[in-house]
Amino acid sequence: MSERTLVLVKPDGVERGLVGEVIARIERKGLKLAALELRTADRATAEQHYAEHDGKSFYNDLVDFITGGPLVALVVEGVRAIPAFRQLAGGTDPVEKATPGTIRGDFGLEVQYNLVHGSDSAESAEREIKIWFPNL
Ligand code: DAT
Ligand code: MG
Repeated sequence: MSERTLVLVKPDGVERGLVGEVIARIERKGLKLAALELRTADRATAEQHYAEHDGKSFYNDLVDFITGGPLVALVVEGVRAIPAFRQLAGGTDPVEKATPGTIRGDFGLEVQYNLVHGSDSAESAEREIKIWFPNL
């Protein structure tokens, strides 16, 4: 059954010119783009998006980082799109957890600058798509 997930190419990915690389991997996997927008997130959007991390040591840096430059927000659709994109992204820490062959494993070095976001569950996907694409 087809499902949707919210993907971000974070500001580090845009700055490094990796938007096309990320989209190519999504498309090669067989997933489809349902929405795509380049934008700079305001603080309220970033805080909503990362609400689950409010209070953690890295939260303020994370919100500063994600609002610090343009990002690309996408809705990606397909069979098992949520775990499929998490598989493409690789683990949160680009060196300790993400394996080569994944986006983070191939292009990332630091946890904060791990290039992409992907929803981690059906509930997260629904919540996050509403934040970034309220009209979808
Ligand atoms: P993921 O993005 O793999 O879902 P997460 O939801 O646990 O990971 O964390 C959200 C983001 O916060 C993550 O992509 C990068 C940042 N982050 C997580 N843990 C961190 C840490 N220990 N230090 C700095 N940044 C961290
Ligand atoms: Mg997460």
